Amino acid sequence: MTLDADTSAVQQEIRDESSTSSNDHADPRQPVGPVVPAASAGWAGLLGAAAALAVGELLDRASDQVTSLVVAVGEGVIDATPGSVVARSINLLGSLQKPLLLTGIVVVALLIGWVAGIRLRRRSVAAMFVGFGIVGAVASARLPGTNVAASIAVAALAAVVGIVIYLTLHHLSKRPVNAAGVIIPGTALSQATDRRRLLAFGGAAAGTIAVVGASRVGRTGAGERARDALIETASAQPATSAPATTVAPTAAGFDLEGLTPRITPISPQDDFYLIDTALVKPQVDPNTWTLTIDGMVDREVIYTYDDLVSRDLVEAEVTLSCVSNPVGGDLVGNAVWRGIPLTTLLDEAGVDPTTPGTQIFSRSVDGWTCGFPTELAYDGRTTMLALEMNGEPLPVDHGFPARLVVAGLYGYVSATKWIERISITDWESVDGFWMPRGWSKEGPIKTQSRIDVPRSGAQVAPGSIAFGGIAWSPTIGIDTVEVAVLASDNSDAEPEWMPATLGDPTSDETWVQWRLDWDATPGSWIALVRATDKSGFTQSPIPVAPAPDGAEGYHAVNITVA
Ligand SMILES: Nc1nc2c(c(=O)[nH]1)N[C@H]1C(S)=C(S)[C@@H](COP(=O)(O)O)O[C@H]1N2
Ligand SMILES: [Mo]
Repeated sequence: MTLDADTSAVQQEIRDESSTSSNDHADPRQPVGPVVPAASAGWAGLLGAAAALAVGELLDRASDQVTSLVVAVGEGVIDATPGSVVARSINLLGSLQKPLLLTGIVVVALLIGWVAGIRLRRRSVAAMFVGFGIVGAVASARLPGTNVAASIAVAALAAVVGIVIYLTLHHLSKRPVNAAGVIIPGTALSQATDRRRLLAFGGAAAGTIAVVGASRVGRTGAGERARDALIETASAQPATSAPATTVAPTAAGFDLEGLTPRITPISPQDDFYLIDTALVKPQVDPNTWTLTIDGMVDREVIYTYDDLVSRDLVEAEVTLSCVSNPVGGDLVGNAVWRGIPLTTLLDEAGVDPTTPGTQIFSRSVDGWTCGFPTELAYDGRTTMLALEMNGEPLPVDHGFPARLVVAGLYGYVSATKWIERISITDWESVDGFWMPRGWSKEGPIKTQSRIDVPRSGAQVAPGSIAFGGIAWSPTIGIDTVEVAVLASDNSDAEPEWMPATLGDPTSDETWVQWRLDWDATPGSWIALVRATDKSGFTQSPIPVAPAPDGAEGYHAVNITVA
């Protein structure tokens, strides 16, 4: 047998020190060569991989032009995944999707390091780190905003550090074995010194990696800090502009336990749904950020945050919804937005709204894009470059420092967060992020309604109970909401629709709360809701999936009265 220190065959034959030697002729205390125990080789590979990833995390902070290798690979995974799967996983996993993906990438990288450390020769492990480096460099360089040379440099450094940590740990883990491949206890090869060095070096490496990893998790970015500073200055100074409207959270008579509040709170806890493709929310420093308006304009204009925030801001309560919201889902929110009417800025750039067949195409700092027909910005609906949400600077998650809000359009065609460019282009020449992924080019929000109380599956006592929920059809407005209750064992019966009482929305651009009191008699029931908008359109019972242009169908809940 060979005693190549790197072959797994040898390592697997290393037995416990007390086991009997299969070779009775050789002196069991005579060292014939060093080997690395399998577990040590595994740890060397794993820590090498961890060190490589840590380099990426550490340098991510150094410049805007480089990015975390883990995040870069995650973005690559998302981009390589069919849009329908991305959309479905957003639905299924919600905001857990991204931490899960990033954690998955780290775990897989560490596992590969561990297995390679055990199974492969040293040279192959080193080659594998180089391979990882190439993947990381490509993943990072292709992202918008990163610099190719910097991406290559970061990935190369990560690979080199990984290899050095791996080789050093591997070397320090060498143990003397006898001819039978059994580790000789307490013998030469300065074992004690090597073990101490191994512990010191391995401990230092693991500690550094842990510190880098931990500091990454709890870190606040430039956007978060700038936003905090804005809030602090605002609270230190007497209000110069009118405070954001304080809207009663619930319309009179609608304080039902479990009913969606009229305004979706964003603090202290953010209840407003979050949808975007960003693995890590862009951290935009408003002091260096600019917004450019270009394309089919008379003059290109570039705004700074100060230019924008020092203007007279307008305010509007607008309901925003995601096209992937399923019937009864919660990818819908209502907020008070403050900002600048988009048409004001378009006028300054000299946009001609009468040019047919054009779109307002916008791009975020992280390269996400969308577009909607130019004429919609001029038809009277709220179309705003929003800087504030519910009286606060936009939260980082919702697009700080600025985003678009267009009443009546799904977010995927209109609501660009972390916006940095608005281009007026013709309608045909360019498509937004979600179009090639199976979603329709135009995205008007469909009329929808939802039952919030009672929750499906609830048990209630006989007597008067209240149904409550919300309905929306921005910018058309809700005319009526009706509820029907069917016996569970006769759910095909013709529904008898009962008109609900509506709260009073501030405008047709927001959802409206509704309520219906019903005399509950014992049994198993299915309650349905449907809305009719002010154009006279009534929701259809036929279920339609969210893709490509929004879900349809009645929301239903099951209740038991006992
Ligand atoms: N930069 C950027 N803006 C974006 C998106 C995105 O992925 N990236 N997603 C859009 C979609 S699909 C929706 S539904 C809304 C959601 O906005 P919210 O997360 O503030 O609720 O943002 C829109 N703006
Ligand atoms: Mo969306």
